[in-house]
Amino acid sequence: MTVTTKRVGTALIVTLDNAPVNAIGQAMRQGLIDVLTGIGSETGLTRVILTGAGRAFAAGADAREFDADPIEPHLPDVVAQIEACEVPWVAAINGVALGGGCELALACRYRIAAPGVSIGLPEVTLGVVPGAGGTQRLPRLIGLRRALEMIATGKPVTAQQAEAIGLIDGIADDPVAMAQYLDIGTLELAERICDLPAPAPNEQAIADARALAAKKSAGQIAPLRAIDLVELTSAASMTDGLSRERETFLDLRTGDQARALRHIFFAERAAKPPNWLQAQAPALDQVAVVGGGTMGAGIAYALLNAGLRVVLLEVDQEAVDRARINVNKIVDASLKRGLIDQAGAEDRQSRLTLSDDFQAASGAGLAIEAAFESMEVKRSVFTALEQALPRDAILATNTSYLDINEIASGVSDPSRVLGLHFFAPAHIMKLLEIVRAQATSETALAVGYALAKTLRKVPVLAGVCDGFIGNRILQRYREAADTVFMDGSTPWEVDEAMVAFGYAMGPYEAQDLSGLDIAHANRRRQDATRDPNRRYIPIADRMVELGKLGRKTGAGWYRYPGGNGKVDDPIVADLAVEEAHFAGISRVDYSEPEIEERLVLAMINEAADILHEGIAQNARDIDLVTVFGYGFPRWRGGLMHYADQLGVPQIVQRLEVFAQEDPLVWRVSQTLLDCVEQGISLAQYRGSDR
Ligand code: T1G
Repeated sequence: MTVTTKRVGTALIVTLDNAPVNAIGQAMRQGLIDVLTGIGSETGLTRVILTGAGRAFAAGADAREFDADPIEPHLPDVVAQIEACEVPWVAAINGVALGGGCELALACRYRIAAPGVSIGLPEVTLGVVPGAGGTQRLPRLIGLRRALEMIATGKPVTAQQAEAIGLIDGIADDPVAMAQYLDIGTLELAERICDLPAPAPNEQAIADARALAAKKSAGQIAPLRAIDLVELTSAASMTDGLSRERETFLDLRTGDQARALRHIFFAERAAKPPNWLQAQAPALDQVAVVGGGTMGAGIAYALLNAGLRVVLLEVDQEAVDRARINVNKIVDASLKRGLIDQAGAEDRQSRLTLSDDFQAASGAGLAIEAAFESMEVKRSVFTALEQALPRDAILATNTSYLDINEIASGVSDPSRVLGLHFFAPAHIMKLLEIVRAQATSETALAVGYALAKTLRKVPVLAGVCDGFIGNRILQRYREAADTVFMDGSTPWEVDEAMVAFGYAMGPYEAQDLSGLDIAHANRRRQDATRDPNRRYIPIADRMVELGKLGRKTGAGWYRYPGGNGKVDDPIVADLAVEEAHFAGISRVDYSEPEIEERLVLAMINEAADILHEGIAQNARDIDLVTVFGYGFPRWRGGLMHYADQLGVPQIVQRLEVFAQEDPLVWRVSQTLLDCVEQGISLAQYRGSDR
């Protein structure tokens, strides 16, 4: 939490030191003020060199301080004093200089970065704007358009890019050494950014930035407010601009969106093995993946990306050939997008073995089964794995819905079995549900968490139930959508409502992507256990009977007349009218807010039950699942955080109204009633211990 100093010749080296990433908290700000105060007594000083300890220059202001009132000294004041200092400060940037870290660098007269540095102003990703001069200094240094790109998107740049746009003055393997030997003339010529001319107005750049924000950050406030502040640099004095920036930052940081984004930021970093899990995971070198379809190939590629050796198993040579094609498609796509180079592609291929002989995986410490979603198929795969792999190898299934206890019961040592539920595309989606079956050992769980860390996934522990956490909530979401559709809306009205809420796409367009037959198969599997008292909406079944399976058949809830376009299909709307007529339902015309409320409350109600049953450990985990696996808008903080923002008593009151309207669809989760009775939030609720 400190700032250390060291006098070396005519230089004073000031090091930001607050492991692990030098977040700028109150103590660090005070330390910088103390350095500034003490400079007056230093003789023969030609420069102050500012750098960071460890792997960062500074990761920005300490976001943990944002829920409390600001504490002096405030960062903009520290930045202003560094800029005004008679002795020039030189930023010797290592690792990352983000947010307030970048603003400290902008306060300096000169900036040198090490290769591999990442520098930028990502504040909008936390729902705020740069609050220590970034919106006013960056445009003066690199021009309006480039500043807008960095500030409105929050995307950092590399050292090379920073040098090219003038954000830094040089790149050196040892920035501190370079700063020490900079000739004094160069430093004396280096201007303070506050003395640079304001950028010329650029209405087109502003319009472009607004259009991009409307597209990429729909619903979010901070990017738009950041653009306003950058626009101000051409019209107002630096003093006025800084004052408006500070006001905006203070206003946003306690707002709902900033709280939600901070919640997810820290929740993602808290996604680690639970305290009670003491077992250690054995080192993993080779992993077997069974099934080379879309999921299996994606999982195999994720493992290859993490440097592991992979044996991809299939039933016969023809299937092996198809699996190789699937993996090659992903490798080629990564090459095309510049995510890997040719050497990287060859390295991944060199660590991949494909075979139809399970003995090829006899050295694997972990197997991940991603075969066809049939209990019979999975049981036979696990039998083959048990015979081929070492006795202590962990056996995981990627099943989305099937009962892992039943899969495990077919293995002589069921403690080796757990669920590792990846989300398509498995090498991109960050969520990994680690599903704990009744017999799953702590070692198996430790392997799951260690794999999540190796793959840089967000791990969430789930209990066994139909759909675990995410798919169980998804099923209620879709059921609520079908109910609203049957009772009065159209799929496109439902989708528009949920896109307005913040989803990238609505439930019907999403289902067209994955295929209506998948949910259909799950409904047939659930026929025997479905609650006869719950209303059943048959429209999706009729769609499958009509062969309307979605994009893959050219028509589903929408028609896809070639290319990527989609059009509403009146036949689908008529289906609902017909079914409603048969069911004697007088349809109503739901507004967008009414649609959104029904779908979101249906998910909250199911998630509350999941909490009560201990299928999820806590509300935060449900937020991670919904944001990282199901596209719930990150700037709303996840399903449970959003529910707490709405207020549990208000949710109960609305659910009671719906239950009176339609008791065959709506009920109120006991968890919500318990929270109201105990006067607690869902974040504070503790379900049954598992
Ligand atoms: N505040 C508080 N804690 C932070 C932090 C921050 N800004 N950044 C990281 N941490 C913690 C993190 O929670 C974790 O804690 C540990 O550091 C390692 O982080 C006034 C208003 C820098 C790229 O948005 O993007 O400046 O789990 O696991 O993967 O204008 O952290 O160990 O207890 O992420 O190597 C703007 C946020 C702030 C950058 C490193 N800055 N951080 O990634 O490690 S607002 C940001 C990151 C601001 C000013 C404004 C990443 C990283 P724990 P990590 P990493």
